[in-house]
Amino acid sequence: MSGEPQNDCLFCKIVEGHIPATIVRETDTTVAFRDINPQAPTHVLVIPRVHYPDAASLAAAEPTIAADILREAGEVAAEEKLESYRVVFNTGTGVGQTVFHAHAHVMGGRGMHWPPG
Ligand code: D5M
Repeated sequence: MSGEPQNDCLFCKIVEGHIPATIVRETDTTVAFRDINPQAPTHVLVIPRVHYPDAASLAAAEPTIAADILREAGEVAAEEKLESYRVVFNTGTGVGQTVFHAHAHVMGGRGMHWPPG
């Protein structure tokens, strides 16, 4: 579906260092940085370095990198000392996806309701 950097992609620009971000972890395949509009005391985004528009297309093309995202979500939670946390992949405008470069939201540090609104 892609994999190549996209000129008009905000998160590709963060991966390339062209837009600043508060980076908390990096691996060969992933970057984790604080969300600019946090919805919880801890709100970190974990993204692949490669560009895919959403989690499913990433997993279809690069399953090991999709697994890396999940592992890094757990590492972020451990570093932030979160006993409970939520990992969210918004997919599609109907549920609020605004950046079409796959990303996991790792959120914790407050109580949360289920089901989410
Ligand atoms: O989530 C996209 C998220 O990306 C949203 O929570 C805001 C965040 N965002 C947007 N721009 C930035 C920058 N420049 N730094 C850090 N975080 C950012 P979605 O699931 O697509 O709604």
